[in-house]
Amino acid sequence: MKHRRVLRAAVTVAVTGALAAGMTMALTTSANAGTTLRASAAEKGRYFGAAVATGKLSTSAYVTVLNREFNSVVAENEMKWDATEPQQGQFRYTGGDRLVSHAQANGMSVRGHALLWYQQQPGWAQNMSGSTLRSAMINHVTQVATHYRGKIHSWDVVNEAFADGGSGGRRDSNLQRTGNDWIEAAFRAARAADPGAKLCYNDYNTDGINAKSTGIYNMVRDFKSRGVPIDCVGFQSHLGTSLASDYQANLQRFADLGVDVQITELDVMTGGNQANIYGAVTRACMNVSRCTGITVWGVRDCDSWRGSDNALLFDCNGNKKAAYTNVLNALNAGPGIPTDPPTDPPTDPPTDPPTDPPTDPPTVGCSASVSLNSWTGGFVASVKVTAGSAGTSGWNVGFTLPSGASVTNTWSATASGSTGTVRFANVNYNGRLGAGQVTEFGFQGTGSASGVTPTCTAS
Ligand code: 9MR
Repeated sequence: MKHRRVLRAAVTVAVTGALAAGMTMALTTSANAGTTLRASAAEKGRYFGAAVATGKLSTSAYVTVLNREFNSVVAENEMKWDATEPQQGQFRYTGGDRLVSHAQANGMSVRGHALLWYQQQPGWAQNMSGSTLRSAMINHVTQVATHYRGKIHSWDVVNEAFADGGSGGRRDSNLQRTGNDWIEAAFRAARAADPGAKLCYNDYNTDGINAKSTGIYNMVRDFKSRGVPIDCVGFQSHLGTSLASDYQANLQRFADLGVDVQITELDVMTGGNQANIYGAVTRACMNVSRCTGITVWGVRDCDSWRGSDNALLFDCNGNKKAAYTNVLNALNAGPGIPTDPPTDPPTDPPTDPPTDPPTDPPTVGCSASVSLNSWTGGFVASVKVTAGSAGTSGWNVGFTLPSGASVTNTWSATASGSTGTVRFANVNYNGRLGAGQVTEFGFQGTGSASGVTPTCTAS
């Protein structure tokens, strides 16, 4: 305690004696500042989260620690594909909804984990391949992200798609075999379904600059350059008895690409170094201004998937461990995130709303608008389809491409033709739209598509 006070004074953060100890108000960060993980993280503009097994939300000893210490949660299993779509087209949100309610009632944000992963797929999906699987997986992303729209801080859109070892390439899986563009198709579908959620790629064994993290780095750089919607990278950080010396440098190089970074599944092998490693990981995050939060993969040691590793911050009785103290001290000592919100909001809202309504109001059929992200020799087109007042049971959007332009890749629609007049028809999950409802699809091409205008017909 004394040590902590000295440390805090030494770094002169703007925390004063006004922090009346003992006043517990879940939503006010200042009342508890410096004494719980959630308050200390919030004071630095960050979250501190835990993976939750919703079955434990009825265990009071568990909930006491969860609610006191954490202001973010992630479902350890309940939002995975096998849990949310056990039969194709039949969605089950019971566990995930329960967690979201708990979070909302206790001032916590929610990380969504995970829309697509090669593991924990329902049996029906494991048996699929090719375009059938591609369509089913994009439908899964669309449906689940739509269900949770507005409630998720960050989604792990794709989990663990890169191979271990030195290749730096993709992991083989049924998802990967649908085509190398499956990850970007998933991100585009997630953006269309929940434009407010931050969209993350999440993986493990990426705890330093190595072949795997570099493979991911190259993908993120490519996505950013082509306008594929990615906002964050999750570093799971299931750690052993040492920490890579370039752990922070690795986070920073991703942040420098223009994405947030998050520590998403932190747990550390027990032993002499555990507390030090927890402290070092927290410091690394605090030192990277785009590191927006840390999640530990469970609450108490006995809640952990790592069994006898005792890998978490609380012992099985809910007592704080040395690792906890190191994390709290690092949160309190670290710099806050520089506030940039004033720069963001003014750019989007004023430009959008006035342009849309005048153009498409009384359509009985549908209307379409396109936004192009072009570079020399290529482009990505994001197309918004808006149903008219009668709704649609299907739609078809046509473009006449300039000569030299050619469509190479399409998502969330089926293309006919690739040059000249190209038509895009809805796929099975996005054809039916209510009056005024919007869906999005996209395509990529070579050449230039500048000046193209879409025409939409509805059925
Ligand atoms: O902790 C999760 C455990 O309860 C599940 O049985 C397991 C299934 O594969 O998944 C565990 O969580 C994993 C997470 O979803 C992705 N990264 C690795 C985590 C630990 O295996």
